[in-house]
Amino acid sequence: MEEENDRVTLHGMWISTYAKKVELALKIKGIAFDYVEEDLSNKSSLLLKYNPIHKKVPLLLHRGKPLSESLVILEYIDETWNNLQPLLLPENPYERATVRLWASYCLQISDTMKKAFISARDVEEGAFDELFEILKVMEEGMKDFFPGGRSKICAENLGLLDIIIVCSLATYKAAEEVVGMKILDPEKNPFVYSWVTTLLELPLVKETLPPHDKLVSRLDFIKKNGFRFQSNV
Ligand SMILES: N[C@@H](CCC(=O)N[C@@H](CS)C(=O)NCC(=O)O)C(=O)O
Repeated sequence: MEEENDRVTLHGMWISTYAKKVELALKIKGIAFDYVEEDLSNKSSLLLKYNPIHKKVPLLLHRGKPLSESLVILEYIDETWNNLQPLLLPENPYERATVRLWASYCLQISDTMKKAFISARDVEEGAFDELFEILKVMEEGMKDFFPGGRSKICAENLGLLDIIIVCSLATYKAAEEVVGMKILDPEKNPFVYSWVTTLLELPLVKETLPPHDKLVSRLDFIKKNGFRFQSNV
């Protein structure tokens, strides 16, 4: 009965970098959950009922209660399962506040990447400029935030910023292949590049994020046809 009460269900969509952040956080903390793949062109009645404001994934149900908005859910997970390591946010209030600030800034990568892709036919006209600007700010900010570099990365010590940056940029390689230009440039963004590529190599991250070929096929479809919800290509 206890188990049933504690049930966790995540509604996501395979290419949603927002939903992936929640999925990765649950896995990092070792929290058992059920997963429901949403078809966003035909949303489930549960998604419409429990996220009536935005009707978006991720949606998390815990003990039958709904939570939406990825950052809100990530903080909820950390606070609810604060007995499970790793802690995604630091305990010191000032450090927590600083991580929150960077987390909400970094979340813009997902939306900006999506917007850039919708107009990816205008690559020459700077469709990715907004994204490049965010990456530049992240590059400088993170160098100060992790003065000694983000060293010794492993699944046991991942934090909120690791989760957000790696999921936000999960599609970068596939996107580069489809649009034929560098998006995460090791010369312009050496810190973020090395951070993200190291995170992408972690087995837990690899098994959570979509496979490269599936991403290429979906992004190619979006580039040619515009953004339409499809659970599969
Ligand atoms: N701010 C939201 C964004 C979530 C979001 O944009 N989800 C997209 C999929 S990536 C969605 O469900 N879109 C459905 C719709 O717009 O109707 C979050 O952080 O969770």
